Amino acid sequence: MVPFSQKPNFKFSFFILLFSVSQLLVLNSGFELDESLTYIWPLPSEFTSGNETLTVDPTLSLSVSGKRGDSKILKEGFERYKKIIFKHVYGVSVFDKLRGIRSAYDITELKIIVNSDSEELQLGVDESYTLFVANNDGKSIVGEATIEANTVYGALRGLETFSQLCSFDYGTKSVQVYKAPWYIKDKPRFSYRGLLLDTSRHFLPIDVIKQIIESMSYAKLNVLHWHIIDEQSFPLEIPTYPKLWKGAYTKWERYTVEDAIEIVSFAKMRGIHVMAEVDVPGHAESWGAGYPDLWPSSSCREPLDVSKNFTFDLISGILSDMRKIFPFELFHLGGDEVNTDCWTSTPQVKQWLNDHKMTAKDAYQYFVLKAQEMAISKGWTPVNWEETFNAFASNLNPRTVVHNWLGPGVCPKAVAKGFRCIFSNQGVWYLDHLDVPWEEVYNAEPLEGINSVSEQSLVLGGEVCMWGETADTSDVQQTIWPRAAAAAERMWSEREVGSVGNVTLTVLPRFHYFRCLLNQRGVQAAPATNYYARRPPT
Ligand code: CP6
Repeated sequence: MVPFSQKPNFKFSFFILLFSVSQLLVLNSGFELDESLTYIWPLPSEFTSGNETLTVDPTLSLSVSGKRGDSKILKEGFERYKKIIFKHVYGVSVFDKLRGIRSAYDITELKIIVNSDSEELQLGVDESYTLFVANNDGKSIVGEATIEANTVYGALRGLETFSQLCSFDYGTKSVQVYKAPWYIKDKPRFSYRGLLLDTSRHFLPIDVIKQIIESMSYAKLNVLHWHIIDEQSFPLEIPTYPKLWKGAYTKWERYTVEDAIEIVSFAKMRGIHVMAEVDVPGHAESWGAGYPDLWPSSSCREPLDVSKNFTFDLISGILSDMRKIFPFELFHLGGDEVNTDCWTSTPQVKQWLNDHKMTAKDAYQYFVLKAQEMAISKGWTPVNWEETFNAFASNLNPRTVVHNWLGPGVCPKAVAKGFRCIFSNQGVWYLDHLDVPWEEVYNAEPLEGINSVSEQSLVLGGEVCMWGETADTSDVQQTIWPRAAAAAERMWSEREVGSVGNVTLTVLPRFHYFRCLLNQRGVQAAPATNYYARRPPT
């Protein structure tokens, strides 16, 4: 039996056509923009706009002046953003290419002026910029788009903002800037705006990590905290101790030294630091797959054996190898969730504790401080999870950066003692907690409870954490976005952002718009809220 007619079903085709047209109508009518809002995410610190609409030439050219005329970072950045801005423009007409004296477009050139010579990317690098977009003033032939910045990294932030001013108009099939002229003067509130990725619980392929780094640049996040290894797997090649990556899940789920270098350089091209983590002495069971001597015993495997010199020789070897990969001045040494039962229950370790007149807590401190000294001797500034501060603040190296996670409250204590701090309160900024709504992510404040200006300046910023137990390649982007963007605006924009007026009216439409922008750029960001929340309240 033949189920349906073999010949084309015209009646059916007609319905498909009708359905497609209705979809187009939905696309065109679904999003009413509130003209009084500024659809730039995160919101710039200062800006003014007007009421002109300008067109942007799809053959937009770049002119760089100032100290970095030949910068590869700027040129590649410009080419990336051109692809984004003109994504929907199919082909450039012959008229555009052979145009005469006067262009058919208002903006034909983007000028970038960079004042500083250095392209070194370190914590606190100047990311400020100004962006000016205007029509011709009657004297010049074409309009003007100019970014001025002290560093190439500031210029990259300006490029991102420029790309968000540009939108494709389906009617004229051209790219337009609404509400010109624009004058924007912008800088981040915090120098450290991080995202943690965990490649130990689930391996993430290099391409996926690169896509995440690329998407971070859209929200002006600037630190990838790479939690590479943990108790479940050890996916990184360590040439000095080549058996360590026997702790990888499979030989395909591993990063070579070259892979890691490639990720660091991909991130640098986007003005993003990579901070690596070696979480000791807990969270390190997988190290013993290659070197079982690191375990207190084969039946009690965590934390790393504090009694053996080999443990510290190996950590030193790891840090030396990693120093060649990770130039960022911060290096994370973990130190969280250390359960010392294996130390006190393994006879040989217990004996060592007795011989050295140490309690298990003393040994925990001894281990953390020894690891800190190693990192410092290699030129890094150590970062540790807050348990180390909670257990022995007065003995921590004063250069330590304290990384909060156990609820709010530790940053005020840490900065009062002169330590620098990173805010990651798990109640609001742990992205694997799927039940936290975007408003709670948005309203979390790294400076909460810190009143003195000098203490506030010790808060480097914050970090949202994408722990890997329950997310892998299949859903990691949907889990990160869009809520990471809520934290990104909190960390970039002025503290008062979103506190003026009703959040549902002033922030939510902008948040929806940025989520949609991520989707347009190929990032699988999840819905920001239920769809019906987009309708204005009646
Ligand atoms: N792994 C490591 C983890 C966590 C931490 N460190 C963690 C703890 C609690 C929650 C989420 C993540 N998975 N190494 C704590 C810093 Cl809820």
